[in-house]
Order: sequence, then structure tokens, then C-alpha cells
Amino acid sequence: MSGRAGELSPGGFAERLLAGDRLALARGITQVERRLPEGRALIQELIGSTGSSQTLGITGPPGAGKSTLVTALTTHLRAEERQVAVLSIDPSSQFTGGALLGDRVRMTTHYLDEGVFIRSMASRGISGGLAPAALDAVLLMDAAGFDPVFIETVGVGQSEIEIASHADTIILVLVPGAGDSIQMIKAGIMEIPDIIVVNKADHPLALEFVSTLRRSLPILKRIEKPRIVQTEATTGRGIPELATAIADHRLHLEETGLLQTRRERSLRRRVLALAADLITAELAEQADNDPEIQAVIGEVIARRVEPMQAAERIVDRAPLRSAT
Ligand SMILES: Nc1nc2c(ncn2[C@@H]2O[C@H](COP(=O)(O)OP(=O)(O)OP(=O)(O)O)[C@@H](O)[C@H]2O)c(=O)[nH]1
Ligand SMILES: [Mg+2]
Repeated sequence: MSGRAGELSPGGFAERLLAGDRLALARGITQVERRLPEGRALIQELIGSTGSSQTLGITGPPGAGKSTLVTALTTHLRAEERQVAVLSIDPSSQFTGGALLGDRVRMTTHYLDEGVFIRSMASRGISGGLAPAALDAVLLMDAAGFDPVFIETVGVGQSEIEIASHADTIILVLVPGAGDSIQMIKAGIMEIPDIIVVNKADHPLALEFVSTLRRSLPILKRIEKPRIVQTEATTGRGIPELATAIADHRLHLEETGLLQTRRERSLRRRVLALAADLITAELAEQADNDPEIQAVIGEVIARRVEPMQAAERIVDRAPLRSAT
């Protein structure tokens, strides 16, 4: 980690970030979080230097032990001298107050370790949704040389699952006997993860839960079934096995060429989602100002035209982007 004070210049900023300067990284993340033009320029400058880190999405119900697991895994990875970054996504839940956010970022074990970078991001106050800001932050952590980059999301909302699903390796953390873990299995969420962690292995229902889980694997539509690992994050039991499962998955992705396929698919999805946002914003503005669009909508309001026909008429006549 390099970067000395007094080198602050607009040109040198990206360079300092690239050299692993934590201050520059923190500032860069704030810029992308606020969707500032500087943030975009920074990503443009650094995008060529991204793609070498493994990104690990960690999701699961509240309180499953995700943060404790990430902390334990970080300890494990630090022993191998890996530089670890953690992005903790705070869900949009109305219950999320300052205290909860404080709990999420609290990784006191690694607080003073220069080789660990921890950042949390809340959905409140981020324009244009959380996903673009979070994914840009991951790019910056990657550019700064942190590998792996953990992305912890609480798997309750669409946007949280969406963020986790952009990772190279997706880890779902469940807890034996917990109602929301069972709900997640039923909700088909098991189609997503590469690794399922059954944490709190000290729980009396742990064995029973794991066998329920194993029995449900053949029902999954996916060809490659997720690997199941049992852990007790608080004591570190099962952490080496989980680290091995993560390393194995990375190897598997590389050997099969799936890493490239997944990343291409993820970037394609990202670009199209951003384009869709632009189109939606443009269309909303046009609808406010264009009497012809208003007339078409008026036809539906008057119940003379069915909605789909009106939508097609609008799309057919409106340019996606005004010529100005
Ligand atoms: N008994 C037991 N408790 C655990 C284990 N792992 C974590 N915990 C406890 O479970 C509680 C929640 O742990 P966190 O790591 O904060 O869980 P989380 O999934 O990050 O929680 P949110 O981010 O709030 O969704 C804490 O009190 C942990 O100490 C475990 O393996 N066994
Ligand atoms: Mg947490």
C-alpha cells in the first residue's frame, strides 16, 4: 500500500488508487456512490485495470452470520497475505437505522489492518438505485488491488440479490431451522448460489437441516448443483473448508471458461440496465412535454384504446433520445 500525502492532483488520483492508496479508494467510492461525474471519469480511467480480482457475493437472511463469516474468512485469507476488501450493502429496509448500519460495518478484528478495506453502502440517498453504485465500488476495489472483494448483501430484496448475482462466486448463507432460511429454499433462491453455507453448525437442528437441503438439490433446475459447506463462524469451524470451496470454484470457473462467460453476461446486464434507466427517464420527460403522447394516453383514459396498443404507438413515434 503506497501513496504519500501531498501528491493530490487530479491526474495523480487514479494512479494513487491503482497503487492501493486507501484514502484515494475511499474518496473514489464516495464519488461513484454520489454518482458524480468525477466518479464516472475515474471508472473510465481505471476500467482497463480491473478484472483480476475474484468477487464473492455473500447473501442470506438477516442475522445468518454473513458478517461473522466474512470476518473469519478474512482472517484466513490474511494468513495467506491476500489483500481483502469488503463491501457491505445495507438494505433499504425501513428498520435500518444508524445503529443497525453500525453493526454491519463493525469488523473490529481487522479494523487496524492495512491489508483489509471495509466499506458499507446504504440504499438510502443513492440516486439511480444501489446496484450501479455498488458495482462501480467493486470495480474500484478491484483496481486498487484487493483480491478477493466480498460483497455482503442481505438477501431480502430484488436489488440485493441482483447485486450478489454479479459476483464471480455466489455464496448463500442459511441457518438451521430458521423460518426465513426455509422460505428462501422454497422461493427458488437456491437456483442462484455456487456455494451454500449452513452456518451456526452448533445449532441442534444443523444435521437435519443439511439433509433437508441435500434432498432438495435434485429438484433444482440447474445442472451444476451448489456445494454445501457447514460452518460455525464464531469459532472458525469449517472456515478452511469454505475457503477451499471458494478456491475450487474459482479454479472451476477458469478451467471451464465460465469465468469469462459469467463476466460477459454480468457486464451486458449492467449496460442494458443502465440503458433501460436512461430510456425510462427520457420517456417520462417526453410524456410530460409531448402533446401527441399525452393524446395517446388520453385515448386509454377515455377507454377507447387498450394500453398495449397505446404503448406501441408511443414507442413507434418517440425517438429513444431527443435529437437535441
Ligand atoms: N451460535 C452461533 N452464532 C453465530 C454464528 N455465526 C454468527 N453468529 C452470531 O449471529 C449473530 C449475527 O451475526 P452477523 O454476522 O452479524 O450476521 P449477518 O448475517 O451479517 O447479519 P445482518 O448483516 O444483520 O443480516 C451474531 O450475534 C453472531 O455472533 C455461529 O456459527 N454460531
Ligand atoms: Mg452483516
